[in-house]
Parts: sequence; C-alpha cells; structure tokens
Amino acid sequence: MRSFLSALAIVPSLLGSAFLAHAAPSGMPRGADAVAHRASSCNTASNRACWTTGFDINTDYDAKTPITGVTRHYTLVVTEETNWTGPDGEVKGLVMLVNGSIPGPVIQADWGDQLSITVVNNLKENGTSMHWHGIRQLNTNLQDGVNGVTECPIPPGHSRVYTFLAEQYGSSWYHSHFSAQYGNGVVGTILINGPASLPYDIDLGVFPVSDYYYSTADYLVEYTKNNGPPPSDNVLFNGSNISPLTGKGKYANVTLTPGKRHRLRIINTSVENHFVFSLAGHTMTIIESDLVPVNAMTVSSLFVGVGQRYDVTIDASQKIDNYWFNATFVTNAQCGSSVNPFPAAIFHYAGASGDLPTSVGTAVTPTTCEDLTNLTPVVQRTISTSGFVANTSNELAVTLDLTQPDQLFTWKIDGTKMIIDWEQPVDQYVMNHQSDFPASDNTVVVNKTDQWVFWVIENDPTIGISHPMHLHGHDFLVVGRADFNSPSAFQASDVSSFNGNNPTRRDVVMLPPLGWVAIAFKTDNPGTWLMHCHIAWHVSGGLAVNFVERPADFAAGVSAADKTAFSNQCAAWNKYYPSHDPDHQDDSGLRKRNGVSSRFLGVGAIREE
Ligand SMILES: *[C@@H]1O[C@H](CO)[C@@H](O)[C@H](O)[C@H]1NC(C)=O
Ligand SMILES: *[C@@H]1O[C@H](CO)[C@@H](O)[C@H](O)[C@H]1NC(C)=O
Ligand SMILES: *[C@@H]1O[C@H](CO)[C@@H](O)[C@H](O)[C@H]1NC(C)=O
Ligand SMILES: *[C@@H]1O[C@H](CO)[C@@H](O)[C@H](O)[C@H]1NC(C)=O
Ligand SMILES: *[C@@H]1O[C@H](CO)[C@@H](O)[C@H](O)[C@H]1NC(C)=O
Ligand SMILES: *[C@@H]1O[C@H](CO)[C@@H](O)[C@H](O)[C@H]1NC(C)=O
Ligand SMILES: *[C@@H]1O[C@H](CO)[C@@H](O)[C@H](O)[C@H]1NC(C)=O
Ligand SMILES: *[C@@H]1O[C@H](CO)[C@@H](O)[C@H](O)[C@H]1NC(C)=O
Ligand SMILES: *[C@@H]1O[C@H](CO)[C@@H](O)[C@H](O)[C@H]1NC(C)=O
Ligand SMILES: [Cu+2]
Repeated sequence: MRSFLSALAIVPSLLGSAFLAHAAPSGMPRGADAVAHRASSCNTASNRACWTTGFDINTDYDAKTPITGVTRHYTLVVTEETNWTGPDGEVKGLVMLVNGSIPGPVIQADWGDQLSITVVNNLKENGTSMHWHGIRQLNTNLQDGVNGVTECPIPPGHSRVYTFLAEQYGSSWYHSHFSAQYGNGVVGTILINGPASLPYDIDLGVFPVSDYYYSTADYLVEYTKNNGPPPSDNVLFNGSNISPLTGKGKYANVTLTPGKRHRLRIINTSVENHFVFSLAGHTMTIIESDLVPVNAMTVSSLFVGVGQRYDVTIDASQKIDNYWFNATFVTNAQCGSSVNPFPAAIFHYAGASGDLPTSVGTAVTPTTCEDLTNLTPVVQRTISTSGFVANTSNELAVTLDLTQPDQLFTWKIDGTKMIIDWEQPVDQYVMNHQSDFPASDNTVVVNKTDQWVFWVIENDPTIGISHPMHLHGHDFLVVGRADFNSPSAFQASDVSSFNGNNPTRRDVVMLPPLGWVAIAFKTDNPGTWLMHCHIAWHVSGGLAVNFVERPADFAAGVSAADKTAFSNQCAAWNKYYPSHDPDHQDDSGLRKRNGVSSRFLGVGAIREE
C-alpha cells in the first residue's frame, strides 16, 4: 500500500482512473465508501503521526501534498420543506436541507484526494452556493462557493460541480453562503483523514454542535436588523437533542470504549451561539484546530466560536458509567444564549446502564468570548513582525452604524457595509481585468506576491460584542490581540507586543469586544477571498470585506473551462433572477423600484432600496 501510494504521488494521472474505479465500486453510493480502507498502513493506533512514504505530521502541507490520484464524487441535493418535523420533534414551518437531513451528509476524503461535488439546487425560489469552510482552495478561488464574490448563485433547478484538492486534513464543514440560508439547515461536515499529533485508538468521527431556531433564518435576518439576537430555541449535537419545550426527540449518545483513547471532531456550525464544552469527569486534549494540527494540549473545558473546529482526544479512563457532555454559555458577554438552559449530549461507556447520566459535572461559566491563542502548530511558521507599521491601509475598523433609517443595526468594516451583487460577482471584474469594483463590494486589493501581509482588525469602541472573524483561502497567524478582560483600542505601540514565532494559526479568530486582533497571511493564493464575521446576522448586516489578492495573477491563471462555467452560471442566474425576484412578487405594486430593483446585504439578505 505504501509503495503504491508513493507511486501514485509520482504519476497520479496514469493510475488515477484505475484507483477511482477501486474507490467507488458500483452499487455503493459514490464517495460514501469506507474511507478508513484508504488510509495508509503506517497510520496505526500507536503511530498516528505517520501517513505514507515521505508524508507525516511534520510535513509542510503548504509545500507538498500526497497526491493520491483519487477523486471522490459526491452529490448534495438542497431542498426546501414545509411543516418539517425536526430531530427534537418540534415542527418547523420551513427548512432548507442537504439530502433531507440536518446536518447533511459527511463529506469524507483522504489527504491528497481530489473532491468533485455536485450541488443540486432544488429550492423553490432561492439561489444557493456552497462554501467549503476552511478549505484552502490554493489556486482554485472559483471553487470557494461564495455567491456574489466567486460565482453567481446557482438558480433553482440548476446544479454545479465544485472540484478541489484536499490539501489539508482534519475536520471542517460546508454551508450555503446565500444570505443566511445555512441557518435554515444547508449545512454538513467534512472529514479529511490524515496524520495526527497524538496516538488514539478510535475515531468517533465528526461532532457538529449547532444552535437551532424554530423560526426561519430569513425571518431572523429581518428581525436582527432592528433587535438583538434572539436566544436559540435548542442546540443540536450531531443533529440530535431533546426539545426543551416538550421533551420530544432524543439526546445524542456517543459510545466510548473503556480503556481506549477516542478522537472527537468538534465543529461549531452555529449561526450565532458560541459554546463552552466540557465532558463531566474528563479532560479533552486538543490535537488540531481549524485544519491546523497542534501539539497536544489538555483542557478541562473548551470555548468554540462559530465556525471554529477542534479535534480532541478523550481517554475513557473513568468509571464505566454515563457522562454529560455539556455546552454552556458565556455569561454576560453577548456570545449566545438558548431557550434550552442545559444543552447536553450523553457519553456512554460501553457496558454502562442505559440510564441518563447522574453526575451533573462542574459548571464552567467563563465571562468572555475568548478563544485559545496559545496553541502551537506542529508545522511551524515564523515571521518577522518588526517591519510592520500600522496605518490606514492595513487597519480594518469594525463599526456598528446606528444611524441608518431602514435598519437599526448596520455593520461596517473599513467604513463600508458590504452589499454584494449576485448578478456581477467580484471575480467577474477581476477576470475582465477591471478594477472599478462597486464600493459596496468593499474590496481591498493586495498586489504583493508571496509576502506576509498584516491586518489589524479593530472592534467598535462603543459596542461590547465579540465577532468570530473568518478568512477564506488562508490560514492566518494570530500575531496579536487585545486582552479580553480589559480590552483597549489599538495603539501604534501595540506592534511591539506582536508575536511572529509560530503563533496560533487558524481561519476563525475571536475579535475581542472593544479591542483588536492582528493577523498575518501570506499572499500565495490569487483570487478574491472574503473575510467576514461568522455570525450570520452580522454578515447579513454587512460585516465583510473582500481581499482581492493578486488580481492580475488570478486573471492570468483561470482556465478557459472555468471561465465558461462561471459565465454560464451567471447567464442562468441573471436569466432567472429578475423575473423571479420574490421582492418583486411581494411588491404590492404601490411602489416602483428603479433599475435593478433589489440589492443585497452582506452575503446577501434583501434590503429594499
Ligand atoms: C444525496 O442525494 C442524492 C439524491 O438522492 C443521491 O444521489 C446522493 O448519493 C446523496 N448523497 C450522499 C452523499 O449521500
Ligand atoms: C403547515 O401547518 C400549518 C399549521 O398547522 C398549516 O396552516 C399549513 O397549511 C401547513 N402547510 C403545509 C404546506 O402543509
Ligand atoms: C428565499 O426563500 C425564502 C423562503 O421561501 C424566502 O422567504 C426568501 O424571500 C427567498 N429569498 C430570495 C432572495 O429568493
Ligand atoms: C455523527 O454522525 C455522523 C453521521 O451519521 C457519524 O459518522 C459520526 O460518527 C457521528 N459522531 C459521533 C461522535 O458519534
Ligand atoms: C459556536 O460559535 C458561536 C459563535 O462564535 C458561539 O457563540 C458558540 O458558543 C459556539 N459554540 C460552541 C459549542 O462552542
Ligand atoms: C446510549 O447508547 C447505548 C449504546 O447503544 C445504549 O445502550 C443506551 O441505552 C443509550 N442511552 C440512552 C439514554 O438512550
Ligand atoms: C449538563 O447537562 C445536564 C443535562 O441537561 C444538566 O443536568 C447538567 O446540570 C449540566 N451540567 C453542567 C455542568 O452544565
Ligand atoms: C502602511 O504600512 C505598510 C507597511 O506595513 C507600507 O507598505 C505601506 O506603504 C503603508 N501605507 C501607507 C499609506 O503609509
Ligand atoms: C495593484 O496593481 C495594479 C496593476 O499594476 C494597479 O493598477 C493598482 O493600483 C495596484 N493596487 C494597489 C492597491 O496597490
Ligand atoms: Cu459579528
């Protein structure tokens, strides 16, 4: 197996098709075949660091990939259902689902596989686009799935194929980037097998935890324009929980094997709720965050911001029993709350009774939304921070504008509320060598090649709300941040506290309330990369910026086939949209709108102009 894989690494194109046939035997759902069989033989319970010849946990995955020649095919069908009975037994008026469930199917692959995912839009009137959160998309910006930026939305009745390489490994998720549609259920998980920084016996798989609302996301987007975030109605653990209203539904129930070490892949797929997780009587050891393997770090509880992922190991070394896995909320810090006061899942030791856990565990009640910044990536990055001078071109201020007549809460970054144009995505300008982006695309052009560029993101000095800031297309270094407990505005002298010596590297970081965070990424990936707050209501409210990275290189590198696919999809959307605009349909006709009548907020809810 090892030599076969290394041979593949050298001549993938020769062996690729034979391997594909092997990977997806006829009769099996394509892509759903046993990924475990494909893992390398040297990756064993006692040696998870090993992967295959020439590739292990220390391999710099930005520098080389164990190309397998395997393409994993998946089809994801997005549908809309009314009066749908959810996993907690409560009926929701309207949901949008991937293959009929929340969450949708798990996308699985091995490090170095190619993914080919067909997304079918069977929604009634919404467009859609699917974003593969945290996937690097090196030189594949058009596969990033951000409508209005990297593509036009896929109109109802149409589909598109996304193809990209699994350049990194670990746990992540996918979600719609059309308005706040993912809050209606268009979400699923991604698991890419690879080496790990700690041995473990059993991979329990993905464990997404999400806030869950009985109202539609479309309603909540409207609601949060003028109101504070509502508490979630429930919290789902891997798609399950009991209803806090009626007790219907069932707890998620994970079986642990006594004496064994388990890997759990925690993924926060919330739209608004941040959680602190703890497993009664146990510690958890972090081995990876946001697709970046880290040196093992043991914690008794773990804050996970929206969009963040932590792979942890859990030793089943306690008494054979049942234990609560609790999600608790941060107190008084506005990072989420739920109608369900004690969201929890059961962790059941094999051999224990079928009863509910009895011990309540120790309450963990942090008072800030602070995430960890003391993780040490296994594959190191050390950069010099001394040349950095903060100035208006690299400071991005987040502001809450309370002066707009049509909505109370308008979020801006760098002075602009993003209002993307579904009909003319940013990448269309870039491919046409145009730089006259509409101001509302909120673009920041970055021309430098293979340089580390620094950004200071400054929070509103008047509003004490944290934001989980997510960057597409890059893992960034968190080089500095204000203190969560006594945050202060950024000052030039803060640069002296920057740390470029292998700091925490990830793709979502918490921006302290009233404070700042400084990040650095290397300009090695041409294309337009969205950076936004991952709270759905805030990105819908405009809290996003587009880094247009090396536009000339991007335009030069796009293949003719990708360009054609891009324009065909835009032609289909632009043919569909104006005549099906629900805004038009809802319009009483009493008020005529001018020109292209609707514009979009964020990634993009509808706003009346
Ligand atoms: C999703 O549903 C479609 C249509 O039923 C099916 O062809 C496809 O295999 C499903 N995908 C997965 C990953 O199960
Ligand atoms: C959904 O349920 C509501 C309330 O029970 C009912 O009025 C409505 O007709 C139902 N809609 C559909 C499409 O079944
Ligand atoms: C998306 O679908 C929802 C539910 O049907 C609807 O309320 C909303 O107006 C639609 N938005 C667009 C832009 O089509
Ligand atoms: C969560 O559900 C997925 C899909 O059914 C499964 O593969 C995974 O093992 C589950 N996770 C846990 C921790 O049980
Ligand atoms: C998920 O992220 C959201 C938003 O950052 C946060 O409010 C919530 O506490 C996180 N949930 C968990 C379980 O960490
Ligand atoms: C949890 O799962 C185990 C194993 O399937 C089962 O024996 C036990 O009864 C379940 N616990 C509850 C409370 O359902
Ligand atoms: C954990 O959740 C259970 C079930 O909801 C609850 O009874 C218990 O008090 C919670 N423990 C903590 C520490 O939050
Ligand atoms: C801002 O500082 C950077 C160095 O960090 C420098 O390259 C750039 O020219 C400066 N811009 C202005 C407008 O001073
Ligand atoms: C980037 O390069 C282009 C082409 O050389 C130039 O027109 C543009 O002004 C540059 N933009 C910035 C922000 O440096
Ligand atoms: Cu936010």
